[in-house]
Amino acid sequence: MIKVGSTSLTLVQGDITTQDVDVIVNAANSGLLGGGGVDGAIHRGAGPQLLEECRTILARQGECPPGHAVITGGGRLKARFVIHAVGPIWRGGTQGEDEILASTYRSSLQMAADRGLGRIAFPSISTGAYGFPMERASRIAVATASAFVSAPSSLIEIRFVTFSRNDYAVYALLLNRDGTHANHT
Ligand code: AR6
Repeated sequence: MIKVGSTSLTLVQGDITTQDVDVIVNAANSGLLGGGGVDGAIHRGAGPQLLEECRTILARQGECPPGHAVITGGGRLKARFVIHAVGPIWRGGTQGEDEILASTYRSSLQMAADRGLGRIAFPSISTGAYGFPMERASRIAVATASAFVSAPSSLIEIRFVTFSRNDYAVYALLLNRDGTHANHT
C-alpha cells in the first residue's frame, strides 16, 4: 500500500467481481457488449442488467474509443457501479499505447470522482487479450493513479486487483508494504 495525499493505493490478488468497493472497472472493448476475460466475468457476476445498460449507451453515443470509458450500474455485484474502460491493443509500443492506457485510467478515475465515489477497483487493463506488457502497464497504472490523486478528490482508495500471483508480484514492486516506492523506474 502507498498513500498519496489522503488516498490509499492498495493491492489485492483475486477476483475483481467480488470486491466490496463503490465501483469496479471493466477492461471492455469499444463495442461495449461484453467479451472474454474480466469482461466476461463481470457480465456474468452482474447479470443481464449490465448488457441492457451497455446497449442503451451504445445506441445513444456509439462505440467507446480506446482511452475512454462509460459507466453503468453494478447489477447484482457488490459494487454499485461498473466503469467500462477501453484500453489500447498492444501493437509493439509505437502507436501511442502508453498514452492511451494512461488515458483509460484517467478517464475512469475522473468518472468516479465526478460522482463523488470513494473506493474504486481496477483490473490490469489491456494486459490479457490486448497483449500490453505487464510491467510496463503496471508502471503506467500506478503513475497515472498517483498523479490523479495528487489533487484532492473524493477517492479514498484505488485498489489494483491482480488475477495471478505473478501479476501481483509485478505490482508489489510498485506498491510495497512499507509506504515507499521500491522500484519506480
Ligand atoms: N478479476 C480480476 N482480473 C481478471 C479477472 C477477474 N475475474 N479475469 C481476468 N482478469 P483481459 P484486456 C485479468 O483479457 O487485455 C475482453 O474480451 C487478466 O488476467 O480481460 O484489456 C474484452 O471484451 C488480465 O491480467 O482484458 C476485450 O475485447 C487482465 O484481467 C478484451 O478482452 C485483463 O485481461 C480486453 O482485453
